[in-house]
Amino acid sequence: MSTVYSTVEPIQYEGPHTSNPLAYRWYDAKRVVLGKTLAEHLRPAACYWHTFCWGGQDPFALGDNVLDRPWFRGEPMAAAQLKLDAAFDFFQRLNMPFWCFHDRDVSPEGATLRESNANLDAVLERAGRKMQDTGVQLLWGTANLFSHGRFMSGAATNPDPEVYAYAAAQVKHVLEWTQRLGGANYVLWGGREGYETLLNTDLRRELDQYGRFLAAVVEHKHKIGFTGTLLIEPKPQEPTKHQYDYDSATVYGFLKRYGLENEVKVNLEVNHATLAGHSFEHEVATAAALGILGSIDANRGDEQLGWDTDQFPNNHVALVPAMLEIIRFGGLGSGGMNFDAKVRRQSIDPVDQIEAHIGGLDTLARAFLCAAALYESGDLERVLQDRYAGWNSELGQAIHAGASLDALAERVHAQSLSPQARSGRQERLENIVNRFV
Ligand code: XUL
Ligand code: CO
Repeated sequence: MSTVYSTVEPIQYEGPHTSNPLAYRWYDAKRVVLGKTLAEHLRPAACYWHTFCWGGQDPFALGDNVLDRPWFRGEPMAAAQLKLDAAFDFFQRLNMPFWCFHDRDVSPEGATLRESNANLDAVLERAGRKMQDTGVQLLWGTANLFSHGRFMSGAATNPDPEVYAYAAAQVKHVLEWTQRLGGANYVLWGGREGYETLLNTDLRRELDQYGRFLAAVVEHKHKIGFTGTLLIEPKPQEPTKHQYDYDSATVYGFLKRYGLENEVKVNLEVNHATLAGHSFEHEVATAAALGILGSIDANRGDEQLGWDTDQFPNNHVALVPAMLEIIRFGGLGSGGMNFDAKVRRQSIDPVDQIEAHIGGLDTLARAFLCAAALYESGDLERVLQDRYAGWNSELGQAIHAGASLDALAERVHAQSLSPQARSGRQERLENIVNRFV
């Protein structure tokens, strides 16, 4: 079947020295490193929304679509099926092992939820068959609880319980579909779970609503026997002024308050981390330390623009520290690396989207290979072990066992402890990293 991507031959790995723009230079899917293939480590995914649904509208000037795709025209359900054909053609040409979707990306909203669900069923039935035929798997599904006007004051955190109920019904349907399609995870991004002004917001009540909503999702997951991971996607703001899922640490506090810290992990997005004033590696390291690192939305922002520009990753050096944290954590488990990224507005040709994913995947692969070599050298890990070696001593053990202030004060005086400062060796460590990038 011919699609807008059909002129592009399937993308092959040709190695770092190729100048072919339609070849992978670093993503050698079958290359084994740290005991697994690159494809198994990265578990890369293409997203449906930016790639097949966004028409190139300018977020500020609005105006017309500038991307011309056949599925932007015609009867909506026929267009949705056309879009599905193009999407699976796209995944295959890129040898992309996974995809991700929102319900409303895949099929149009109906007059009622029943109608919307029927639309979704018709397209996802075919998606399931295409997944079987092509071997492309589902990294995660999610419900769009933020685009429609009914969600403007929140979904789970809406002042109107009918909106809460509507959102719950929508999540039930998409969670069940995610299970049916063998999805590895289910994502909740709280795009409208926040506030515009505290003047009209009962923050405590809204957090309780959100906690109950998430608990209900967990209950349903267990009821239907979905074995994938539930993931919250932190973001500090946009579209709301303040979102409740601000960052990894905030999400952990929220999960802990509602007793869900062993049930839900995080899907961390690079551009969301930087919007929150963090480095991406900070977010990864924090989630790893708290035991809630789940999956990654790979993209990048623009330092001068400062908003969620969702650009494709193109700087492997910048991603090495985060990859190192992921390796130290033991990998992403059921998670993967989803390109939550879109081409720039002037990149109007279908081939631009192909090249964007090639560059993004090459960047992730190269960053991972650098981080793996750095990790395997043991050079950083040895310095780290040495830095904390004192904690293996009898004193370190005693502190962990709960030494009191009295006992420690006694010890300091009795042993005349006078600890000396030691260099943090930051520049040496930075130089070590540079040997591997
Ligand atoms: C928005 C965002 C979403 C989520 C899924 O900033 O990242 O696309 O990834 O709802
Ligand atoms: Co995202």
